[in-house]
Amino acid sequence: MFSLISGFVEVMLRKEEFHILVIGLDKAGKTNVVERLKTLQTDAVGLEPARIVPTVGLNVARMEAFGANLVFWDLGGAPGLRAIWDKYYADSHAVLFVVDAAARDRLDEAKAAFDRALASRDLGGAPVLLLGNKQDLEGAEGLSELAERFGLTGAAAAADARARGAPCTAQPASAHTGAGLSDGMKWLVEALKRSPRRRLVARAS
Ligand SMILES: Nc1nc2c(ncn2[C@@H]2O[C@H](COP(=O)(O)OP(=O)(O)OP(=O)(O)O)[C@@H](O)[C@H]2O)c(=O)[nH]1
Ligand SMILES: [Mg+2]
Repeated sequence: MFSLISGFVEVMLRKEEFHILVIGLDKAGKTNVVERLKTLQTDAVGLEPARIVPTVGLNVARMEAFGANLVFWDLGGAPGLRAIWDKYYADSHAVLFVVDAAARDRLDEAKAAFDRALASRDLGGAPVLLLGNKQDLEGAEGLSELAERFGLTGAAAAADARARGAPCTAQPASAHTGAGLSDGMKWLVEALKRSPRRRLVARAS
């Protein structure tokens, strides 16, 4: 009887596991973001920026943070690697789209990749955080410019969110200083817990 009750309590207290898909152009800072989050949110220390190399394929990082077990699927963003992003859409609960906000000559390319990903039906109902990374660099595009550029403000954005069944917001950040990362992720996990995506594919770890 005791083991039955303790088993029941254990199941009730078990945190759900969510898959966070981390995409964006090559050199946007995706792997640095994930490694810095590890340092900020867990007892482990993430890799130093100097030890991080371009991702070929997939990095998987797990962390217990924001009241959930999070599994980050950090994909390579080089042009030849973007074709595999959509293989992960159906099993992802939420999307962290990282942009190098200081690489102004690549913002149109980033927006095109962002639009292509969000147009996928397989990501319907998945909340999206657009992380405007590298805010520590001079000339980085700020929150209001980024939100406008990526179509995240106004009535059209609200209509898009309704059509997709989940919100999308922008957050300025820096993987090197850590600024903005925890605030952004907190928003994403809270949005995820309220989204239909949680019921669709959430599973206990
Ligand atoms: N100044 C600054 N540089 C950053 C920041 N984040 C990442 N970088 C640098 O940007 C470069 C690319 O970082 P990565 O994390 O490897 O980028 P990525 O998006 O994972 O790239 P791929 O794996 O090729 O898709 C590295 O030189 C990082 O040190 C940041 O917040 N500020
Ligand atoms: Mg990487």
